[in-house]
Amino acid sequence: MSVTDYQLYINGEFCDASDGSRFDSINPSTGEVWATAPAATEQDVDRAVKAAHHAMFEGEWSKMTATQRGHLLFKLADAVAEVAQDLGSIETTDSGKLAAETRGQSAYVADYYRYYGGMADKIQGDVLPIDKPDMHVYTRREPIGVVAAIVPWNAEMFLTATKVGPALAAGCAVVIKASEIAPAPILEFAKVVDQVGFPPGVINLITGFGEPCGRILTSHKQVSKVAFTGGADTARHVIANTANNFAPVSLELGGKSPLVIFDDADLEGAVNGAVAGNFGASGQSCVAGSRVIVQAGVYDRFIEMVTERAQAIRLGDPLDDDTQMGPLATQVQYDRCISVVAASASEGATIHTGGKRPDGFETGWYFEPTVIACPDQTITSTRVELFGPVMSVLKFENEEDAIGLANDTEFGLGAGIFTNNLARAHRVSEKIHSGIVWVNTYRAISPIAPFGGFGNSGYGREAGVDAIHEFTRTKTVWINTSPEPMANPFVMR
Ligand code: TXE
Repeated sequence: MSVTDYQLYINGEFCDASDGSRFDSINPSTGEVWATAPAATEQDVDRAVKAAHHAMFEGEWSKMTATQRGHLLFKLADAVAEVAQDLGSIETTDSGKLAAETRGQSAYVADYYRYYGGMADKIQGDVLPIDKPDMHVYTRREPIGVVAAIVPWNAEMFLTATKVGPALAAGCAVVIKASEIAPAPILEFAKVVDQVGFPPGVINLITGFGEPCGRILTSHKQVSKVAFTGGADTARHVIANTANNFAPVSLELGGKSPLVIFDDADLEGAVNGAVAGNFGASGQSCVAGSRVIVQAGVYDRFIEMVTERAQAIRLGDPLDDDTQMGPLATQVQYDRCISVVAASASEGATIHTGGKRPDGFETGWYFEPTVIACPDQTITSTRVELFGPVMSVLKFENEEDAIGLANDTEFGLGAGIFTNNLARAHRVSEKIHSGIVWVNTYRAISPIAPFGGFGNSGYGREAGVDAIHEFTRTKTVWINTSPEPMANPFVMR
């Protein structure tokens, strides 16, 4: 199989790393190298940030109206939609994520650019009813500055759009660093960006490792905002890096999201929610509903149904349309699933199905869809984010217990509630500590709906109008409208 060599995209040009260094990208389905990407050096990162800074403060981008910026975002949306299938296939080859998902997600990503294209000329300030005579006071929402966007490997096109869309609508320029685990989609996206006709430096796409590339980017003096998606440990480094530039950070980290199923729920729907929340994207999703909390009256039936469903999932080549679950993205993810499932079993959890490499899959990082019944939340699988197809199931007696179990976590990203009791749906939604609650559905997303969490799941919001606040800063302008000159401050009247 031939290997594709990608290039960085800096200041509107494709280039190699300044020292020519490259790294391999592995196809998780085969375990083989299929592409190489440049490992951006300190010099490359600096050049990308300076290009973005120039575009934002001196170049053509700085002189464009908000409406013109919006039109370019519309063009980007059309260009992405046109090649969505190809972008999806590349993301699948690089990350192992199912093509049915990556292709659909790439097509939907166009809607994020469209949404923010429409928003570009609706970002406005206020005139304040100020408590002083002869003063006209207003606020402007200005672009925050150069944005450093760090994206992980599990949904690259999507997580890039949730940052680039609002950042460009606000008038910022961006430098995006892809994950070293799956660098290809971003560099393929660079080819799309190049055709749209953005002024040079508005969107820069680079690849490299956390050290030095991610560190230098997030601590760069000319970066004014960091938008990060990844793990909590890396987020702590990113926060420390920004001590150098005081750039505000938004963090979209992982989770250990509860999915609460009441006796009165439509059980078929609830099982679908649990399957989507745990086995969709092989469980490698920040909003995986990996703690399934089930009321006693339907618990046994739920375990039976979900075990049957897990065993029926068709594993295979993620590019194949018939495949329902692909491999994990890396051996690290695979090893973690093996060890956490083993630890949980030794702590008293019951493995109903899965927990190992599936028969017939000798290569690639395939892991069986796994259902574990956990007596309580001391079990390791109920506490750590696994990023794998491992569902931990817990039992509860009443609503209060369910809320207690749901909130017994350091995370706070998503939550699911399955019930046919409307009052309960609202009541429990209010009491669960999470940034998103889905009732009788799971994993739904939209450019219109804010997305983000609390606690170890991070802070700041992506998508919706909220995201614009992440990429703008408020300036307050005071204008003295009095016909008299400003009074001498040392002369008391
Ligand atoms: O992410 P990392 P990894 C969780 C999930 C997963 C774990 C680790 O639990 O198992 O995180 O995944 C860049 N300064 N999520 O190792 O390390 C790095 O190069 C600046 C949840 O893939 O957090 C990459 O581009 N940047 C999550 C990005 O950070 C640095 C999605 C993410 O890498 C850096 C992925 C540094 N010092 C993993 N060090 C979600 N929220 O969906 C690394 N990076």
